[in-house]
Amino acid sequence: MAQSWWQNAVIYQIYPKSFMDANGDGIGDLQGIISKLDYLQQLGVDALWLSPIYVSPQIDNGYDISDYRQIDQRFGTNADMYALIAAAHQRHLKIVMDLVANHTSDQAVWFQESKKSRHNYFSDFYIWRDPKSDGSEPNNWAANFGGSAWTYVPERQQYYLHYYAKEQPDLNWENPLVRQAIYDMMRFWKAQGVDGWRMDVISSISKDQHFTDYPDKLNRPYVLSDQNNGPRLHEFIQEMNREVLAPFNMMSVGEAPGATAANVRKFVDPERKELDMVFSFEHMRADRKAGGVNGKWDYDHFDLLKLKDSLTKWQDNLRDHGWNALYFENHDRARIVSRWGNDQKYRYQSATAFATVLHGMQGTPFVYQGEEIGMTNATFALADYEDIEITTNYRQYVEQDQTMTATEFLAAAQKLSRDHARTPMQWDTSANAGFTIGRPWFQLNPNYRQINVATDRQQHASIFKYYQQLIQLRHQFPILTTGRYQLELPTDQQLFVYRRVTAEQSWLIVANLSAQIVPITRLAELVTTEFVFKLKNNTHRCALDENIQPYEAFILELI
Ligand code: TEU
Ligand code: CA
Repeated sequence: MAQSWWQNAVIYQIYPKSFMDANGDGIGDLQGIISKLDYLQQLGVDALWLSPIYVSPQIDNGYDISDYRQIDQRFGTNADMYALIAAAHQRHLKIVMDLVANHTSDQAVWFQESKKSRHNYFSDFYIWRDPKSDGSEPNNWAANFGGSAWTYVPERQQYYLHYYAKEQPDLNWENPLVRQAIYDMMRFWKAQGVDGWRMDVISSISKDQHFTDYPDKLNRPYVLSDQNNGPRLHEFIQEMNREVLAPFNMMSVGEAPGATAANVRKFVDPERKELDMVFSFEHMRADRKAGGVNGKWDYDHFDLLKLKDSLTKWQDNLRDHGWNALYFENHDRARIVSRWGNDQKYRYQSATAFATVLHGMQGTPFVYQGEEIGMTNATFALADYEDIEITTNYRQYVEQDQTMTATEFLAAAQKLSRDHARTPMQWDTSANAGFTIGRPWFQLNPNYRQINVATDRQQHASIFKYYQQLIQLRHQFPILTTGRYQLELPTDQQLFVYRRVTAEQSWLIVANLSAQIVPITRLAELVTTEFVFKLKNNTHRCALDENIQPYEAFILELI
């Protein structure tokens, strides 16, 4: 199968606000990113995905956009963006931008006009519905950020829909004028040199136009509906493909809460001419309590069998029918060494073990800023959190629904909050970890004095160096791109072991994702022939003659 650039790539996600501040105002910016391009080139990545940098009131840290074509002055100017694109391309780094087309900011001109009248050009750019006969919301849908998904506007005597904050009104994709406006904007950024799109909640853009109440066994006033896979979703994505992605050869990776192992081919099978890849949400529920009513906060314990089962289903279902987008971290997820690994005694081992599992698979691995040096969760008290999701969800589950206690919520937030991914990047041991000479917009993790790029890269057991080697391995050996995936030891509760096989080679990827020592005999049936190590995080090991250490990982070529 002919390879597209993104199939041989490792993509690095930058959260600009927290990456590098060049002008001392405490907020990361585009010139800061430009100053770190050499670092990213040394890491070996092939493309950069930037979280939104467009004009925004920052209610949801830029995922509430009020001008799609203008860089927010917090991050710099459009000229800075064009300079970044040129500097990245000079280093053979592609640029992927964030398409947030399910909703805009309520400060967008489109919405400001739409709310004024039922009879102007923008009236139907959003989803307006009349109140119920008693004046209440059109239905019982909840927003992801708590409360009703509907907000009333007296000027129109109607409610508008917002799956997220009330400041993030959902666009009406039923309206062809909306779709063409989005496609136009995408062409604008292509003309500036942008190479691809990460598409925010793309599986939510189509809504069932009946807007019926969502059943709720607890009969709460508002309940999260199924916000994904609406009736015209694939029609819209195929139109976007025809209008922009194919003719302008733009890579696409959809953030698709509605994609499952069972339906993922509908999104990414090349024959359907929709998207190139989608991010799964299923594997990230390997620590979620079954049957909970508190959404993501129903934290249980990390269940390796759930993780192996989910990732394997996606590997198997997408073989020859699409491509995986591989990740454990992003700006919405806590740090994997704290969430599923061991960020104290085994931070190097668990960071590199999870990286080995991910980068050995079929697909395109995504590295989130700081993941390459094993950054950890911070310790937050409720008042320390910055993310709108925390304050609104606390109100929803602890105060309104009372389906969680404050203690339970805080414990779950400590494990899972998005804020853990948004503490500033830790560059060195200087003030504010070298992120800013000003007052950082968000607190740093105090452990930056021990965990930072400069210190890590001086270590023999350096997580950065391990990522460099992993990425080199992927670039050097096609088996990691084209080899058939085959899970081994499916019921093993500690080892994640799988093969990558081509006609000529067979590699074994082994990771002990537990803090226990595992007898080497567990591999007896798998490693019966000679082998050579391709990569290992246990620096002294040179044979398979001793037990597997906690969070030890290695890649073998069986010969
Ligand atoms: O996230 C959408 C999404 O998946 C969230 O509902 C997710 O379940 C939640 O953030 C997990 O805690 C995208 C962006 O990645 C996120 O940063 C935005 O807040 C959201 O859309 C609205 O744009
Ligand atoms: Ca700045």
